[in-house]
Amino acid sequence: MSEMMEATAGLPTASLGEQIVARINELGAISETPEYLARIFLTREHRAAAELILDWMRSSGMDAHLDAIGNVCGRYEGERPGLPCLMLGSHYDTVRDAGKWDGPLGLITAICCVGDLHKRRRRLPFAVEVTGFADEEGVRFASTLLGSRAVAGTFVESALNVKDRAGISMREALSTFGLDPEHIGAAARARSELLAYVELHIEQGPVLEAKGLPVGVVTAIAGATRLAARLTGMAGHAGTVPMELRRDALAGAAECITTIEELCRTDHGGLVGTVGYIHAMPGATNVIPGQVHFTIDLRTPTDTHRRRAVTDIVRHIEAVAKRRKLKLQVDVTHENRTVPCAPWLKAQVADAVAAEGYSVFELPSGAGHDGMAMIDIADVGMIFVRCRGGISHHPDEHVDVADADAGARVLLRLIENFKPRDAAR
Ligand code: HGY
Ligand code: MN
Ligand code: MN
Repeated sequence: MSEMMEATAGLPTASLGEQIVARINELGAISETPEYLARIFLTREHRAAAELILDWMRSSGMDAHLDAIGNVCGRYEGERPGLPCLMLGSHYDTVRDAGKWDGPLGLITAICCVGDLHKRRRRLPFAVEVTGFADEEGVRFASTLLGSRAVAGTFVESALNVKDRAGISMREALSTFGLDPEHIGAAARARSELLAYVELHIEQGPVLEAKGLPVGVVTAIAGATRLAARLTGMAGHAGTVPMELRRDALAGAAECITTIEELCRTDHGGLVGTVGYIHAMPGATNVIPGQVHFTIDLRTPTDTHRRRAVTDIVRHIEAVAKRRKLKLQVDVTHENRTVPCAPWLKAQVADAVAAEGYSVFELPSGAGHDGMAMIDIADVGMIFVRCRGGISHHPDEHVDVADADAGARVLLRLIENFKPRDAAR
């Protein structure tokens, strides 16, 4: 018996929640800088995280590998080899200055649930697969869901030519990482291989906490449109150009941004809009900015409303640019439709929540998730777990161990009671 096993022999085994928190902290320490958490697609940190997660998958009884785009893929066979699978998962990349739960909670919870099946030598009438998606946030190459799109077979080849802010193309980054850009198609799975895709994720909002509930049943994932706006004016000397003769791209962008905010504030259909990135050039104190790039992220509960909002917002900022004699270029960099969770899966999530003794509460997701890509090859279900203050995409993001444990027990219950769609009627 190993020293470690001797040391813990007789101690109560850690709860699922405790196992999850330990692994969240271990993975959360893998970052491009000790200053804050950032684990970006196709970086050294991506590689280090992948190796750690593959180890966890293998010690949980799964065969595990890195796929053609850098997703980590684990498979726990069913009663006999080669059965179609219930796929679980989430992403393991982060935004910049991130919390350590957004993505990893769903992935680590799924791995710990399979580990529990493995410990009990439990085999099910289907396989269970766990996929850790390599790029859901889209921090490096503007478009998001790259890992899950590769699995769904909807990865767009032209994305390989997109460059990051250092001018490195995705194609180059894949090769440097040790992957073959021409080989991404090998990550694609067939619809026939999957019985369903179920993702557990932090709510990233305040609703469950306000309701006093640890878990929730997700009804739909809000669609999103991401735009890149480029305003061009005329750079000039800060001291010599009279105000009335200026074509100041940054002052123009500021008016565009407050216009976008005002349009969202006064919308009554759930529209939310965010300008999360701005870059002014040449960027010197004593030079009137001649060019500005900024991003726009727009979300609504329905696709028709979002499409109308995009048209309306572009029209408004075009009017600002015209009045200020600025040139405006707006490109759509990412578009995801609203994805409904399948009623038959929602019902099984609700049954698992109730079976674990929690009230069943349904809520939509304002945040995007990999299910928006996985919908192309499988029905999607989601479980939300309460996070403190609803804070996310921020270092204060936090989940209590009791809630991590609640989420894990609901997911494990769902797995063990899972009935494929035709059997679920
Ligand atoms: O942007 C989102 O909603 C997700 O966190 N990627
Ligand atoms: Mn996120
Ligand atoms: Mn996420």
